[in-house]
Amino acid sequence: MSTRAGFVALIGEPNAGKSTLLNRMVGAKVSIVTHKVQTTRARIRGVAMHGESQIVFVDTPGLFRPRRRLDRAMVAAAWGGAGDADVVVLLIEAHRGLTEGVEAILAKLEEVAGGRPVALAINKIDRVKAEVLLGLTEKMNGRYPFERTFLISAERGHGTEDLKEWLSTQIPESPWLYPEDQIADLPMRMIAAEMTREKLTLRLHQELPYELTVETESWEEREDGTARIEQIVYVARDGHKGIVLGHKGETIKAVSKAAREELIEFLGRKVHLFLQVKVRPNWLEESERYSEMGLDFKDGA
Ligand SMILES: Nc1nc2c(ncn2[C@@H]2O[C@H](COP(=O)(O)OP(=O)(O)O)[C@@H](O)[C@H]2O)c(=O)[nH]1
Ligand SMILES: [Mg+2]
Repeated sequence: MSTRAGFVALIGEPNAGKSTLLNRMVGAKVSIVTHKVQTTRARIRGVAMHGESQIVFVDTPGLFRPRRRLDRAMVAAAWGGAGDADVVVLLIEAHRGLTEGVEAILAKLEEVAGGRPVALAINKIDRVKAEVLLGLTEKMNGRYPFERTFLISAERGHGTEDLKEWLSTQIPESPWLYPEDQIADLPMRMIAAEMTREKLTLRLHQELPYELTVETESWEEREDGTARIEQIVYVARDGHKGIVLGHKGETIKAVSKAAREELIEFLGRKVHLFLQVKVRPNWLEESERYSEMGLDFKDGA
């Protein structure tokens, strides 16, 4: 029997549910999910097996109108992900429909897809009545020659198996690209940093999550089988440090605990996690911070 392997890019507006879908497909949490927009910063690959097919999902930052350098680097990474893939899946939100943001994506899609199949996934169908879906499907297909349309709920797992099944037939015949048991193609230190960033994002309000970044500073495998991990939370302003630490250090303590628990589950062994908060006024303009995130600094220029 011949094997198949290929890349599937998940694109869409921020919050469409791309990361949720990636995690669902892979069957593990490899990309962080929050209710806040622009959670995903870099391209994250998750590997899913379906029969003899190895589908490598590429989660991308959302596509939106970029203003700041970090925004621009994220949007460039998202379009780049679409350009490199064998198949593209555009996710839209059922209850929001054909928004201005989706219009803007459609306008560029044909050029970026360059003849590769593009499927439409209308996500969050749990939030609308069934009647809405038919109209939206027709409207969207009138705007772009989608290969297929899938009605899904990434969160609940509705329709996602059909999508996976179809994708498994669309990728080229090829030897597998990753070992069968590998689920993510992202250095562990980066996954660990993302986990902490997720916990911070969930706890902090407003713009602050955008203005901070987390880096894994050191990772030590100890003889007793545990891992000792040190991370730095960079914030852009003095005032932010206090907010991240919280009253009597409560916030950072809670974040550290939540991130540690998730790391333990992911790694299946004990972890010692140490977080330190540093003020670095200019981090959003430092190329090193971008490479740590897997982004191209120049793309943000
Ligand atoms: N109701 C509903 N919410 C969803 C569904 N899929 C994702 N979400 C939520 O939408 C928000 C954004 O999801 P996320 O995967 O981070 O979106 P991304 O920005 O496109 O990666 C999160 O709060 C998810 O829990 C779904 O099928 N139904
Ligand atoms: Mg995301």
